[in-house]
Amino acid sequence: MVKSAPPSPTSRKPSKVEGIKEHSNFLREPVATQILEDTTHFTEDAIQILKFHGSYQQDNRDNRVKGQEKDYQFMLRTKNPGGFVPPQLYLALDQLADEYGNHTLRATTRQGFQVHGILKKNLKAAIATIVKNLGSTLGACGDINRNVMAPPVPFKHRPEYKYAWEYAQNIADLLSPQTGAYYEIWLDGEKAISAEEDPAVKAARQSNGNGTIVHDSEEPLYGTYYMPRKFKVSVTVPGDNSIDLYSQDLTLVVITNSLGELEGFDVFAGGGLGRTHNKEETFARLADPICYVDKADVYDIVKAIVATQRDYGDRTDRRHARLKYLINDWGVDQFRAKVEEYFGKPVTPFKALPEFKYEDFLGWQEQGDGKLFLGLSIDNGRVKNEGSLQLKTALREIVEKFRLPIRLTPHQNLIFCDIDPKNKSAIQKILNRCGVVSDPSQIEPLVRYAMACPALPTCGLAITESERAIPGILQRIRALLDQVGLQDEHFVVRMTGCPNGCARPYMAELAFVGSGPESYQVWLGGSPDQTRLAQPIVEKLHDNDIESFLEPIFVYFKKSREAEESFGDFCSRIGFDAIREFAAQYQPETVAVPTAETSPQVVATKKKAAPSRSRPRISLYDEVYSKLKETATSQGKSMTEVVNEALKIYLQIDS
Ligand code: SRM
Ligand code: SF4
Repeated sequence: MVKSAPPSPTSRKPSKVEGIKEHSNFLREPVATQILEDTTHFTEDAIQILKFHGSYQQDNRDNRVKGQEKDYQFMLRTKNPGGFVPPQLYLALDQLADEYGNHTLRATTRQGFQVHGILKKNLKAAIATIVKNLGSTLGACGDINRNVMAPPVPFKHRPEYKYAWEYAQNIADLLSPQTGAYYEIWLDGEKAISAEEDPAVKAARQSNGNGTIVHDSEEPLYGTYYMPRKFKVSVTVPGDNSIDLYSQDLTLVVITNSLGELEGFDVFAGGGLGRTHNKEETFARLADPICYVDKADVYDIVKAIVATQRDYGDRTDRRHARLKYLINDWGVDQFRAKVEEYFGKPVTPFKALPEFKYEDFLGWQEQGDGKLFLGLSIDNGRVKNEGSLQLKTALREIVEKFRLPIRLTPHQNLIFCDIDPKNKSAIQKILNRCGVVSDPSQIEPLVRYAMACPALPTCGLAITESERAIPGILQRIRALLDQVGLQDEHFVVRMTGCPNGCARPYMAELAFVGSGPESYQVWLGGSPDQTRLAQPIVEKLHDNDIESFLEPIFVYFKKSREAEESFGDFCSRIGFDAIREFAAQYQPETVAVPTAETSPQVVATKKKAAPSRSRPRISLYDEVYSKLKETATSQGKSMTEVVNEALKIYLQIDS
């Protein structure tokens, strides 16, 4: 297979970050110089390079005061392939959170931990502590391969799960940056003690392939400019979608033979969720099936896909730089043909797979080798002590006493692995004492399956609240479901403070995506197993209007669902036109019926059961009400929103 010449530079200017990478001397500067300075924060160029080292410069947005310096602080993110956290690392992170951070840890949606609130002067000590305790933050952020995900469940009797863990680790090693910058800056040049790399990985990194290597570079796979944008990989087993495979740049699915021996991998590519409001050229996209690859060739196919994105990904516009846009622009066939050039031979067709299902692996379960595992739900991944729930204390005590390895889940939860059954009751006692629920049937299912990103106050990109808002919103949704007679119903709810999609909202059955102060774009129609993209039904729903917006949809679902049909499947099948039509005709059943004088009411759908403020009520003439409904439906807005917009203009109120 003849490889064509690498792409010639386009006439469009590379983005600013490309220049910063070029001048960084393989991720050294300006971080190496500025970490020595007695300042509270880094410059813009250093911030970009710092990301590759696993840290974001942030400020506590709750503490912003006009005219004063921001309350600068740093977030550190660990990279744990397959979510593996050894006990020693857990204890070190727990202590770091107290010593330098905000006394919480946050399990992320990609199976890592984040520590928030670290001051610049403590950053070096914090990173050094993580590395000395068998962890790493290198490449957790930045234009590079991110944490490689794998199903977190420790099923020892199912060899395919073992292969998924093994290859997640090996691919993380293969794609890890080779620059010495990390150890020079944070450990004064001391090389970390790390597990030996598989020799096949080492060989694969150095073998030329067909243009996959950048010769004479400190970074043989990445070169001077690293990747055009972040790059996300997962490895899973047939049928297990605990890793949200369709949202990844690259997913490998383990294929075994009837004896459980590894044969090869199915390859998906081109998923990604980040988008920007009102920019239609940015969008969430599901990964496509690309090919099957024999196990002997797996590193070569990964390198070929990485090299294709490295050489052809858009480096001029960071909003168009992810692999999903390259595949979307080219089409799968052209992409596959280019990958084959780097791979050096034609690829084999994709093998048929069973349906993918989502499972969260919570509670006490057998792991298949006589030992137990325990999956614990962590609300939005936040490990903290608050009131009667002393989760942070419980986890620390369990790890200290029993030295259990941990697997973080892609759903911001945690699994303790390899538990000797004789320790079960002692562990359960700690959990009971600290108020931690271990029986998943005791968790409100809306909460159990929900996720929210951190958003305010740490995330610099947040438009509105997410982690802090979702508990109240889930309570209100539960109250509404109860009220319309759907007491036993639950579905996947996800929320983010902006459209970047960190809690993967576009795969949920119902999602809230921050689009303004206390307002959300609402997405409906994803599947319970995260195999289909949801769609936006409304651009800006104010937090106050959640009940009035959802009530007709829930009632319609109750009336017209098929047997066993989930909420997301219903919304997708029935379509948004039908939903809008139903909502336009809908008369709330549970509110005061309009009297002769009071014709239909606009803001009357907030229920008594909902734990929220009471709202003023006004009355409208029938013809105005009908017109209002029509306008709201056609504009995809709530009636309250339209009324408020109109009245602000009429009453000359500036917003
Ligand atoms: Fe994310 C940026 C948090 C998973 C898409 N993400 C950010 C930053 C660093 C904000 C920033 O750039 O200043 C957030 C830090 C907030 C904070 O205060 O901690 C942030 N992202 C997170 C985490 C912690 C959310 C969580 O609830 O756990 C997740 C960390 C994962 C990890 O351990 O590596 C996290 N981010 C994701 C995911 C989900 C995933 O990877 O499975 C996505 C969507 C999938 C994707 O990448 O397409 C995601 N984050 C983004 C984007 C949009 C990327 C794009 O292609 O447009 C940004 C903004 C950017 O890169 O410019 C972003
Ligand atoms: Fe921040 Fe937006 Fe990601 Fe939420 S989705 S953490 S608000 S970047």
